[in-house]
Amino acid sequence: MEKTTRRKFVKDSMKATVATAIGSSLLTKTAAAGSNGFAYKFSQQPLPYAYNALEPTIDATTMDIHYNKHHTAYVKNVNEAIVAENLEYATEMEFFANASKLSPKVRNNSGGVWNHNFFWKTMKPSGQPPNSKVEDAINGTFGSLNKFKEQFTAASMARFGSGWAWLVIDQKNLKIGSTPNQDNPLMDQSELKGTPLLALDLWEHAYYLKYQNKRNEYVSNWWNLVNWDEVAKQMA
Ligand code: MN3
Repeated sequence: MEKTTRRKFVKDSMKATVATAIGSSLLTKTAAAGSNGFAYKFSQQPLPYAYNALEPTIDATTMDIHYNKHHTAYVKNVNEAIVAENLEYATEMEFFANASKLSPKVRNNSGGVWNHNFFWKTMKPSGQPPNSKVEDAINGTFGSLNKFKEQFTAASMARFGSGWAWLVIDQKNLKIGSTPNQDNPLMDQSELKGTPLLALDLWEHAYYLKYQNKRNEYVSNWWNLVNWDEVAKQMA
């Protein structure tokens, strides 16, 4: 081997060794993330019905894009950020309890994953009226189911831009409110706090293909899809 070539070979070999060492330490660090050695990864729950099951209220194309593009992207983005930022939270609830400390990417995308998993299961084709326990609770707080719907609709219409409307239970009290972007009532910085019972996606991607600017029509048709059995389950 000629002298300069040999020197270059040694130098390149050393570079490769260093690169390998850095690579494996990164891998070790990722695998060991979390105080309990386990870094939580968000996942997308299967859609509990076919894309066209909520027609005509929510069209199949909207469902397909919403589930496979928007929701899937939140999962990918948050899990990438968890690795990049080496986050140590072990559960979804730990993320939300520390939401004010999260980067915008982690906060927005973790909320995006959870909110949609929740939204899908609180809808069903041809929803049934609430059971007596849920109806009693709603009557007790809002006067009647219709008054509850009016207030929930008003909260949905009052949310400027993108966000979510919610029914939550907080220390046995039912409350209606909304959150901006992909925030939710489990997040520490949220003005509206409580355990979510019902959620409505107010982003234009949830209704624009069918309803365009008519958010009020989307909200008023959506009541036919509410899965009150799931609301009862969350309330228990
Ligand atoms: Mn959405």
